[in-house]
Amino acid sequence: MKLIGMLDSPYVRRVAITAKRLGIALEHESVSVFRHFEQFQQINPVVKAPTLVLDDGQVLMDSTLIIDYLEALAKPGRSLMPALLNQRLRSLRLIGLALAASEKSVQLYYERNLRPADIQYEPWVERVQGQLAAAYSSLEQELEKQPLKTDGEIDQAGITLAVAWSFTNLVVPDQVTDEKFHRIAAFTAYAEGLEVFVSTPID
Ligand SMILES: N[C@@H](CCC(=O)N[C@@H](CS)C(=O)NCC(=O)O)C(=O)O
Repeated sequence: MKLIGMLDSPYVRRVAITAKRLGIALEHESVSVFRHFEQFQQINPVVKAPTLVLDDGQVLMDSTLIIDYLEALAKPGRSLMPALLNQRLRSLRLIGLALAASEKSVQLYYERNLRPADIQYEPWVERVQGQLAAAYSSLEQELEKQPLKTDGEIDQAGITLAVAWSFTNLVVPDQVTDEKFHRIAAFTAYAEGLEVFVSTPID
């Protein structure tokens, strides 16, 4: 199977790291949705990263749906999601917040880098900035209530949170500080030191 997309996308990176953690080999092709638009279009006419091309040529998109498929393919006992309902609920909550933080970072980045400066719409920018801050504040509170484990194998909530924080720091670093979100920053520093993250660097 082939994973298409750049690792500077938090969505592509969470899929790549998840596949490694699940023991599923993916061939990775660093195709950019912007710089290689036409090449991407040949693979997936919708041009969304990540795209997963199955061995029989079928195409899947959306990181959460691709991860759902990889989880179903993985050997029993390897799931990165807790089986117990209350633990699963918390993981889903953390993942939802981290995905929202990724999405709001992408929106801010696109607004600043794709839209000409003279037609940027400040009320929209302020709204997105507020949503981004709210997502990370909620995540920080969640980690205050219950820290993420740093003594076992990283799970899906940990992967998605760390990937989101690294991405936000890459594309809109003025929006966050390690001081304000110190629990998230400390967990991400731990995660980025893991072999599975080090071998899947932002490209
Ligand atoms: N919800 C999607 C979001 C994927 C997404 O927006 N990816 C960006 C790259 S970071 C993309 O494809 N951008 C091009 C576009 O939306 O036209 C997921 O989880 O995969």
